[in-house]
Amino acid sequence: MTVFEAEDIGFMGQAEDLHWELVTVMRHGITPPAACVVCTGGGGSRMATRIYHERMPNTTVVAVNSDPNSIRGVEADRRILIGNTVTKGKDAGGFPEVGERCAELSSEEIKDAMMGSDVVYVVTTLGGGTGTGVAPYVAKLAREDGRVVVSVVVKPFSFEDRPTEDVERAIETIRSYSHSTVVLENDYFMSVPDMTVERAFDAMDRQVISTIRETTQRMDMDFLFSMEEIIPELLEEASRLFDSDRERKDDVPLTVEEGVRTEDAGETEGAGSEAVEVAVAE
Ligand SMILES: Nc1nc2c(ncn2[C@@H]2O[C@H](COP(=O)(O)OP(=O)(O)OP(=O)(O)O)[C@@H](O)[C@H]2O)c(=O)[nH]1
Ligand SMILES: [Mg+2]
Repeated sequence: MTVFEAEDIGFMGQAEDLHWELVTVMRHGITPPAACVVCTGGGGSRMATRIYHERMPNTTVVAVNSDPNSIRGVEADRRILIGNTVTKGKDAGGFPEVGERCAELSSEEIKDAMMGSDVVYVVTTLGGGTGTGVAPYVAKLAREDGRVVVSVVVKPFSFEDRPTEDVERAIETIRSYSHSTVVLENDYFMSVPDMTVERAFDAMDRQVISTIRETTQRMDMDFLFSMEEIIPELLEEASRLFDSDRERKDDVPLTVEEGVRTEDAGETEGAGSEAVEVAVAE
């Protein structure tokens, strides 16, 4: 971090210049928030592989699934197989309650995977039991651990004929734990001529990725703008302190140390000037 000394930046009367100087430093020094993308269920885990290949800066990708066969081919920073004792090596069979139970039993491992992240993206498809049951639970764990929670969920195609109440209940719970929830629908792409299920998945996965990217970028900009707003206040406060410090210095008689003359004190480098500063502070 750059530390500005009052004399480096010509403090008095140049507040406007300093404002822009600080903004420039921040623009160059800013790093994206540490993000963890937790993808749940079979559809979510397939997305995990694609998100992982994007190599987003400062972002780890975690896949959570109950189906050992499906998770095996997933590429991610971390893969968490849940519920082995519950499903006995199978998936959640379309039951969200089963998915949730599996997640509860692995809560420590899921929390550990999110450790150190500022923002958690919960990514899921809502057409089966694992994603629909696990995603709300992950959002809850992330929120309770003080993370910023952004959820991106995908509703199943209408022709999959999933129980609407399961899907809506999951969205409601996810919303209650998330700072922001983006709901996408697989059906959206089916209105495009010559669309196939695979191509619709592909388009949807790209949509999820760009939602994550844009959200992360906007978080940086929000931070930057909020800093821009508070800089004038910081400057005013610093300039008040500087003024009162200068008045105090004027009141205190300078002590001459080791041959440094009083009138030279401000310009003298090295041990002599340090001695003067100490004397003034006392
Ligand atoms: N966008 C997208 N959706 C997918 C993809 N693969 C599957 N889906 C959708 O994901 C939904 C959930 O299906 P599964 O992944 O089988 O369900 P699950 O969450 O693993 O739950 P269980 O299999 O019951 O344990 C379905 O609605 C699919 O349409 C994919 O690659 N991309
Ligand atoms: Mg599955």
